Amino acid sequence: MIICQIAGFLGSGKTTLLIKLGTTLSARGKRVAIIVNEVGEVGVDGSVIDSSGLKSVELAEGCICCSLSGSLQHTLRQITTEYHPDLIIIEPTGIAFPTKIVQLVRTAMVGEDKMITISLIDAFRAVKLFKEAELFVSRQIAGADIVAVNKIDAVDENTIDETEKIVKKVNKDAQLVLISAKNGDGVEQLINILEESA
Ligand SMILES: Nc1nc2c(ncn2[C@@H]2O[C@H](COP(=O)(O)OP(=O)(O)OP(=O)(O)O)[C@@H](O)[C@H]2O)c(=O)[nH]1
Ligand SMILES: [Mg+2]
Repeated sequence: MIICQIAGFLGSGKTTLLIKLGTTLSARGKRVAIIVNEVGEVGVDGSVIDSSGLKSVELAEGCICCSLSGSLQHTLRQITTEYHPDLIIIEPTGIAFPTKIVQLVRTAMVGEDKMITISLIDAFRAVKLFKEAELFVSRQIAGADIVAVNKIDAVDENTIDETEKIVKKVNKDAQLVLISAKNGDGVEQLINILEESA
């Protein structure tokens, strides 16, 4: 089983990407489950994911990297025993710390399970955001196995180059992939990298 978190700033496209990944892999016969975390009470992402037909559990009113860490581990174990997924995709909130979630998942994992962190970067805002909040953006990129630069359909080549430079400066070991979660560009490549990392 692969457990994959899609980390990324608010609005970077996490839900759009997980639905794309989830529905593509389900159509190929994989069992996919989703855990989505929302700090607020209104489960917008949860209902969007439900309408895509994917099996999902929503954890709300707290952050899975701190107050809801026990719920995350409990949910992982429960989904695993009841649903037997090939892949569990976790969408943390945009302000969670990816490395903390890795630690929590690792302690809940058994046997041959594999944890993979995708850090999703919004190409539309990355250069500006990096100038304003370098430490925060760096933390999100630093712990990633795969960095996916998203929304390449909405920016020019220069912006993509600048964004790639930022990613390589912070994390030169991660696999880098350029995607559009919206129109599907690069998603097949991302799936290949994900499957090869497992
Ligand atoms: N142009 C473009 N827009 C995208 C892409 N991916 C996502 N979006 C848009 O970006 C906005 C945010 O997408 P979400 O998938 O909700 O992002 P999120 O990271 O889950 O957002 P939060 O859960 O609120 O942090 C939506 O309006 C999406 O349609 C993309 O590849 N290209
Ligand atoms: Mg979301």
